[in-house]
Amino acid sequence: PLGAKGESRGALVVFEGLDRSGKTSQCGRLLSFLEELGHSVELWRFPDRTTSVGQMISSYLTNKSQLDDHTIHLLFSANRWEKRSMMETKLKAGTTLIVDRYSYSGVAFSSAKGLDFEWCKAPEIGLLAPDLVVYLDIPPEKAAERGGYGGERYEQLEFQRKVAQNYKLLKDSSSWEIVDACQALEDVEKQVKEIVLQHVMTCRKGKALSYLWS
Ligand code: DGP
Ligand code: NA
Ligand code: NA
Repeated sequence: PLGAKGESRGALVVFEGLDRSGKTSQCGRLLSFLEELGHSVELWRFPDRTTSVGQMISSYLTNKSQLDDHTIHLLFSANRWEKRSMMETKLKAGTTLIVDRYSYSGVAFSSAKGLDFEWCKAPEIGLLAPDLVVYLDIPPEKAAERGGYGGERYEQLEFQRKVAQNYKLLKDSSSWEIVDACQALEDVEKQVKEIVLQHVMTCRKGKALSYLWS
């Protein structure tokens, strides 16, 4: 079957970090870079606000609706599950996916509200594990200084401090690379490109897909 061990495939590259850490800009720059090199590559993001589940999430984030903390947690997870099979198909067809936020946001943000850490991890079990997590590291205070937050539900300094603490608990996996996001945009970009290219090559050589939480 396609994608069995030894088969060439695309890489699953996830970007994580606090709000205003620069993920969205870096994802865009990386996309252009890989495209120019001739790679098959797509940019994805979670939450994906275009689906019906995504619209419920968007309405919650913009304070247009209220939901129980557990309920919204499961919706964020469902939003990843509804994309899982398409994700696998793309990777096996050789397309590299650059993903702006994933299950780590799920755990870091929800447990910042006081939900149990392991309970938060559970619904993510069985989703595809990223080949690489690029963590854009920025102190919450610095992120807050960057032109201010947009006013969505989680964009407050005290909350982001808790999120940063939770990311630290998730960070120990061997697939994480920590990049200092306080550097100039171009320096972050250069570092990101080097790290990602290595992983794209490893996946081309037939690294097997794995599943969370590995
Ligand atoms: P973004 O579109 O990347 O700005 O993300 C929207 C907000 O939602 C941001 O504050 C991070 C948060 N977020 C992203 N994914 C999840 C998730 O799975 N669970 C929770 N609770 N929050 C998330
Ligand atoms: Na945001
Ligand atoms: Na973002």
